[in-house]
Amino acid sequence: MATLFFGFCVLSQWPESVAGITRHYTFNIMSQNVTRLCHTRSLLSVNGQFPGPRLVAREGDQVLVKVVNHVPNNVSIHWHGVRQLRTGWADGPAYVTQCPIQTGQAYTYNFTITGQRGTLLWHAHNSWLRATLYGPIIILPKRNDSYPFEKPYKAVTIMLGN
Ligand SMILES: [Cu+2]
Repeated sequence: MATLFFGFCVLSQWPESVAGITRHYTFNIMSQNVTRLCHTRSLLSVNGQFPGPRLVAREGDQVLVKVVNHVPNNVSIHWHGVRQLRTGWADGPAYVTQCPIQTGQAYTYNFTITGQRGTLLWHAHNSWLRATLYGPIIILPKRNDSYPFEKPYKAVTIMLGN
């Protein structure tokens, strides 16, 4: 099964000035029945949501994501596009920077978003689990800071996959 992701990425570099807060998330990897186009099938999801939950943080924030694996597959989550500065073990590719999270196990990803703002995505990183395990990462500018373009009238997140 092929999967396409279309991500609108806006990246910029600005000096750090204010330390952020810590944001906590729990991602339960589970099996879920989903109905699309009159067909119901079982797929893997995060917290029963498909597409997966939005991860929202502000530039400078520390992000802690506890991933708990409730399915038979090995799994890891890649924070796609997030720079891992001195936190390479939190990047997510299984067998590259970490062992996959095994059934019944948990792992807490711990990283700080530095010098980035805009929209990225997270996705599973073992076998084809990324076909259904994915969601957006929204990185807001620091308070009283702005995106490097005029403030849009409205922001809508669009995730495409199949
Ligand atoms: Cu990736």
